[in-house]
Amino acid sequence: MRRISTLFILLTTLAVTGLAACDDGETPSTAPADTSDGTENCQTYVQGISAATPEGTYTVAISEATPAPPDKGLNTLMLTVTDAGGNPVDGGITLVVEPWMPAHGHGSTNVTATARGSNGEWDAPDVNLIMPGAWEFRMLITEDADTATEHKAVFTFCAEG
Ligand SMILES: [Cu+2]
Repeated sequence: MRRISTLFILLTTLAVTGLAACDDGETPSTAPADTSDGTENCQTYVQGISAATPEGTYTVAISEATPAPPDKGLNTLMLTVTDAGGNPVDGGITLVVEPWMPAHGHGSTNVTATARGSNGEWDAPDVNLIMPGAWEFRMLITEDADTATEHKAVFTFCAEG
Protein backbone atom coordinates (compact mmCIF):
# COMPACT_ATOMS: atom_id res chain seq x y z
CA MET A 1 0.00 0.00 0.00
CA ARG A 2 2.77 2.36 0.96
CA ARG A 3 4.59 1.52 -2.25
CA ILE A 4 1.50 2.34 -4.33
CA SER A 5 1.05 5.68 -2.57
CA THR A 6 4.66 6.61 -3.19
CA LEU A 7 4.31 5.73 -6.86
CA PHE A 8 1.15 7.82 -7.13
CA ILE A 9 2.87 10.84 -5.58
CA LEU A 10 5.84 10.38 -7.89
CA LEU A 11 3.63 10.21 -10.99
CA THR A 12 1.62 13.23 -9.85
CA THR A 13 4.82 15.17 -9.32
CA LEU A 14 6.06 14.23 -12.78
CA ALA A 15 2.77 15.30 -14.35
CA VAL A 16 2.80 18.66 -12.61
CA THR A 17 6.45 19.21 -13.53
CA GLY A 18 5.67 18.36 -17.13
CA LEU A 19 2.82 20.83 -17.29
CA ALA A 20 5.00 23.52 -15.81
CA ALA A 21 7.67 22.83 -18.42
CA CYS A 22 5.12 23.31 -21.21
CA ASP A 23 3.66 26.46 -19.74
CA ASP A 24 4.22 29.37 -22.09
CA GLY A 25 2.53 31.86 -19.82
CA GLU A 26 -1.00 30.69 -20.37
CA THR A 27 -2.89 29.23 -17.46
CA PRO A 28 -2.38 25.44 -17.49
CA SER A 29 -5.77 24.81 -15.91
CA THR A 30 -7.48 26.03 -19.10
CA ALA A 31 -5.75 23.37 -21.20
CA PRO A 32 -7.97 20.59 -22.54
CA ALA A 33 -7.88 17.37 -20.55
CA ASP A 34 -6.18 15.49 -23.37
CA THR A 35 -3.02 17.59 -23.03
CA SER A 36 -2.33 16.24 -19.55
CA ASP A 37 -0.94 12.92 -20.78
CA GLY A 38 2.61 12.56 -21.98
CA THR A 39 3.52 16.19 -21.41
CA GLU A 40 6.13 15.23 -18.83
CA ASN A 41 8.42 14.40 -21.74
CA CYS A 42 7.98 17.72 -23.54
CA GLN A 43 11.15 19.60 -24.36
CA THR A 44 11.53 23.35 -24.55
CA TYR A 45 12.10 24.19 -28.21
CA VAL A 46 15.15 26.25 -29.00
CA GLN A 47 16.52 26.85 -32.49
CA GLY A 48 19.21 24.26 -33.21
CA ILE A 49 17.95 21.75 -30.65
CA SER A 50 19.40 18.35 -31.54
CA ALA A 51 18.83 14.67 -30.88
CA ALA A 52 21.08 11.72 -31.62
CA THR A 53 20.19 8.24 -32.76
CA PRO A 54 21.34 5.34 -30.54
CA GLU A 55 25.11 4.88 -30.66
CA GLY A 56 25.35 8.43 -32.04
CA THR A 57 25.30 7.22 -35.63
CA TYR A 58 23.42 10.34 -36.70
CA THR A 59 22.48 13.61 -35.06
CA VAL A 60 19.47 15.59 -36.27
CA ALA A 61 19.14 19.26 -35.38
CA ILE A 62 16.10 21.44 -35.96
CA SER A 63 17.75 24.45 -37.53
CA GLU A 64 14.47 26.22 -38.25
CA ALA A 65 10.89 25.57 -37.20
CA THR A 66 7.85 27.44 -38.46
CA PRO A 67 6.05 28.13 -36.25
CA ALA A 68 8.53 28.21 -33.39
CA PRO A 69 7.97 26.49 -31.09
CA PRO A 70 6.10 23.78 -33.05
CA ASP A 71 2.36 23.96 -32.55
CA LYS A 72 -0.93 22.39 -33.57
CA GLY A 73 -1.44 22.45 -37.32
CA LEU A 74 1.13 22.43 -40.10
CA ASN A 75 4.77 22.77 -39.10
CA THR A 76 7.68 23.28 -41.47
CA LEU A 77 11.07 22.12 -40.30
CA MET A 78 14.55 22.66 -41.69
CA LEU A 79 16.70 19.87 -40.32
CA THR A 80 20.44 19.44 -40.26
CA VAL A 81 21.80 15.90 -40.29
CA THR A 82 25.36 15.03 -39.26
CA ASP A 83 27.12 11.71 -38.93
CA ALA A 84 29.07 10.33 -35.98
CA GLY A 85 32.08 12.38 -37.03
CA GLY A 86 30.08 15.61 -37.15
CA ASN A 87 30.13 15.69 -40.96
CA PRO A 88 27.01 16.91 -42.80
CA VAL A 89 24.91 14.19 -44.44
CA ASP A 90 23.46 15.31 -47.76
CA GLY A 91 22.51 11.99 -49.27
CA GLY A 92 22.71 8.22 -49.08
CA ILE A 93 19.86 8.17 -46.58
CA THR A 94 16.11 8.56 -46.42
CA LEU A 95 14.89 10.82 -43.63
CA VAL A 96 11.26 10.54 -42.59
CA VAL A 97 9.62 12.69 -39.93
CA GLU A 98 6.94 10.71 -38.12
CA PRO A 99 4.71 12.77 -35.84
CA TRP A 100 3.52 10.52 -33.04
CA MET A 101 1.25 11.14 -30.08
CA PRO A 102 2.31 8.57 -27.46
CA ALA A 103 -0.51 9.35 -25.03
CA HIS A 104 -3.10 8.42 -27.65
CA GLY A 105 -1.14 5.89 -29.71
CA HIS A 106 -1.60 7.63 -33.05
CA GLY A 107 0.32 9.68 -35.55
CA SER A 108 -0.86 11.84 -38.43
CA THR A 109 1.00 11.82 -41.75
CA ASN A 110 4.65 10.90 -42.16
CA VAL A 111 6.75 13.41 -44.08
CA THR A 112 9.75 12.38 -46.18
CA ALA A 113 12.35 15.12 -45.98
CA THR A 114 14.08 16.51 -49.07
CA ALA A 115 17.82 17.17 -49.07
CA ARG A 116 18.96 20.65 -50.06
CA GLY A 117 22.26 19.12 -51.15
CA SER A 118 24.64 21.04 -48.94
CA ASN A 119 25.45 21.58 -45.27
CA GLY A 120 23.41 18.52 -44.28
CA GLU A 121 20.19 20.53 -44.63
CA TRP A 122 16.86 18.81 -45.20
CA ASP A 123 13.38 20.28 -45.62
CA ALA A 124 10.37 18.67 -43.94
CA PRO A 125 7.23 20.69 -44.75
CA ASP A 126 3.70 20.18 -43.50
CA VAL A 127 4.34 18.09 -40.41
CA ASN A 128 0.75 18.04 -39.23
CA LEU A 129 -0.02 18.05 -35.51
CA ILE A 130 -3.71 17.33 -35.68
CA MET A 131 -4.50 18.04 -32.03
CA PRO A 132 -2.98 19.74 -29.00
CA GLY A 133 -0.85 17.75 -26.58
CA ALA A 134 2.52 16.04 -26.44
CA TRP A 135 3.92 15.00 -29.82
CA GLU A 136 7.02 13.03 -30.58
CA PHE A 137 8.88 14.17 -33.68
CA ARG A 138 10.45 10.87 -34.70
CA MET A 139 13.36 11.31 -37.07
CA LEU A 140 13.61 8.01 -38.92
CA ILE A 141 16.79 7.49 -40.93
CA THR A 142 17.47 4.53 -43.18
CA GLU A 143 20.60 4.20 -45.24
CA ASP A 144 20.26 3.42 -48.93
CA ALA A 145 22.85 0.68 -48.40
CA ASP A 146 20.97 -0.87 -45.47
CA THR A 147 17.26 -0.17 -45.62
CA ALA A 148 16.54 -2.88 -43.05
CA THR A 149 18.09 -0.85 -40.24
CA GLU A 150 16.21 2.16 -38.92
CA HIS A 151 18.04 4.83 -36.97
CA LYS A 152 15.69 6.88 -34.82
CA ALA A 153 16.17 10.20 -33.04
CA VAL A 154 13.24 11.67 -31.12
CA PHE A 155 12.16 15.11 -29.99
CA THR A 156 9.03 15.70 -27.91
CA PHE A 157 7.19 19.00 -27.96
CA CYS A 158 3.90 20.15 -26.50
CA ALA A 159 1.46 21.58 -29.02
CA GLU A 160 -0.58 24.14 -27.16
CA GLY A 161 -3.18 24.41 -29.88
CU1 LIG B 1 -4.06 12.50 -29.97
